[in-house]
Amino acid sequence: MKDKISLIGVPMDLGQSRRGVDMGPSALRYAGAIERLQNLNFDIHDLGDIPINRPGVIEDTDSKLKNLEQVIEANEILAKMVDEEIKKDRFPLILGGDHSIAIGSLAGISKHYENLGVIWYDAHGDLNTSDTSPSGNIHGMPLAASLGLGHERLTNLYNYAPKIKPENIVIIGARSLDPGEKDLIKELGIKVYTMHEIDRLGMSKVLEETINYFKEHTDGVHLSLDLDGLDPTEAPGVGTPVLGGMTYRESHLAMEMLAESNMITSLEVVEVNPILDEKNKTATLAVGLMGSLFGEKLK
Ligand code: 6HN
Ligand code: MN
Ligand code: MN
Ligand code: MN
Repeated sequence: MKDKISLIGVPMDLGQSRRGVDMGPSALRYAGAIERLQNLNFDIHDLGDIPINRPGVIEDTDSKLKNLEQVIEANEILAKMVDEEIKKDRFPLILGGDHSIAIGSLAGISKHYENLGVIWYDAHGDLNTSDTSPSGNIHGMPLAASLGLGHERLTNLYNYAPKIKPENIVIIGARSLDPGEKDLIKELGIKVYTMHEIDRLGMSKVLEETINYFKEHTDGVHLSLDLDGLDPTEAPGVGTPVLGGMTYRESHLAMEMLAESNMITSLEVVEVNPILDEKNKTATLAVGLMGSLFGEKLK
């Protein structure tokens, strides 16, 4: 892993319908994100939060793609910033914000790789398009958009498409997939470890397989860490909680194994909603996971 990190906050809550996730970057900083990484001797630059054009009243102009213009605007800014930081040989650490910001993260990152791997740690697949989405919320679409599927303004963000290939994706923790997402997973043969497989194989095996797979196929790996991947009893501060999720220890084990593999080249932490949280529990958990991912040792 690179020893220089650039932190970018993205206070975006317009990719979904529950207010408060825009405070995610603050909650994560407050939980000690920067100090945690400084203690591991990283040179970390906090670039602050990117501006989000939030209307006073949030009106749905297009119910199939809610707040499309604002989501695009912020993601264009994010893509450019991420791109610039990678050019400076710095590791991009993006703090959200809802998961719609993965469109911009991946747009900025993927240009730098022939075969970018993506680990999608999430209760959801985020593989909807405006046609299959049950909600119109763009945070349910970033993985599809990055594959080049869905509305042209999303797929072609930062002027190229697609950003990633289906064979370079591994979804971990899925337990809530919409019908259109299931169809797409089958059609494209996307690798998914649902909770069922995690229960049967154990997290250790799941990560071992994922790491071995990426070693052969990719030249960089982006970790997209959606806190709703964890069980809501442990991570209650999220907008779309789903019971039966990954535990605290399973998640730390996953991060520890990724740290050992030394293959993660960018990270985003999304969906932390401090309004729905209990005393910043979810942000604190997220910062702990960052500690493990960046190499904190148990002994
Ligand atoms: N997330 N599949 C649902 C939808 O509205 O498309 C939920 C999406 C959740 C997205 O948690 O990042
Ligand atoms: Mn410096
Ligand atoms: Mn997600
Ligand atoms: Mn999710």
